[in-house]
Amino acid sequence: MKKILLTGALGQIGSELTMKLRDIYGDTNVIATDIRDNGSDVVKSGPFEILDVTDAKGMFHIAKKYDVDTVVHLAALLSATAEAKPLLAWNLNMGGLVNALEVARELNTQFFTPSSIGAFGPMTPKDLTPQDTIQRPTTMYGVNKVAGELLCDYYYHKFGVDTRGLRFPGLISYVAPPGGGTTDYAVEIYYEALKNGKYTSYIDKNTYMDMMYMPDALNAIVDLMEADPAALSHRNSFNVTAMSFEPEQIAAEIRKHIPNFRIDYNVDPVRQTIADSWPNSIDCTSAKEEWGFKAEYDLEKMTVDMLDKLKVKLG
Ligand code: AKB
Repeated sequence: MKKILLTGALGQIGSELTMKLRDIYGDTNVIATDIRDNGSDVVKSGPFEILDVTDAKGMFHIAKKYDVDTVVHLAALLSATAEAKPLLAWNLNMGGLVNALEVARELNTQFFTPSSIGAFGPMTPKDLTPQDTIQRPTTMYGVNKVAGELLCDYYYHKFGVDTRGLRFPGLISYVAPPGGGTTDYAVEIYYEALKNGKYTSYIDKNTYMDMMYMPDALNAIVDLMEADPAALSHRNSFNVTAMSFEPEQIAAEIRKHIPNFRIDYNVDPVRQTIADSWPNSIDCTSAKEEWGFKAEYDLEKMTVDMLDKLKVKLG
């Protein structure tokens, strides 16, 4: 049985991953931490501790107290926020990661942290971006993600820490909202479609980005962490994706359920520049071959589920 420490447990991924891991491994075996307490189910349904991930001693103390054998490090600033506050992003994203890796090294735990399509840059092949290719991102978030992938590889080769990671695309969910990302438009559009019947997109038409529905992302994390290490030649970090679309395509899908839905554009130059530097679509053959990655939701199936679930949530 695993005993797992999560950082950033109240964030977009953490809010759902904590509950899923508690279902699988037992409530008391999943220790959620975050810099704040929001009184949610994550806080109430199992162990919860306040943790600032830049506090190395605090993180070590919590990991030791619960005698964890796995660290899932999620706390990070997303791409648009990192671009607005680059120094803070460096300190938090890199400082938090190295602290979490040190805990994993000292306590000999398994380790997971997400990378992102943000780890690619304008010189990367745009379509069906291969697993191993030129990266050279031009954003602070991307610099953090590439450095993070390399650092995780380093801890594996140098210290034998069992590090594993995924390059996530934009993640779409009706549970916890994302914050400060470039792909967030693809979440906001569903809320606005139901609330107002229209959406003003800050990402321009014809801008393709990879996306994935949260249930597929959660399964991918669990499957990768459970995978036979002998089969993994990549570890940090696997390309994973479920779909690639541009704003007009998601709008057309929503229109199948809300016929009068309208989309217009007020492009944000910062987030558009970030999106333009990322791939149109990535190739996830290595993830499929090395540990059996598969995604269940395409744009059509995700849209049905998002609208159904959000209708209930929004009342
Ligand atoms: C972001 O937009 O910053 C994230 C990501 C793709 O890593 N959703």
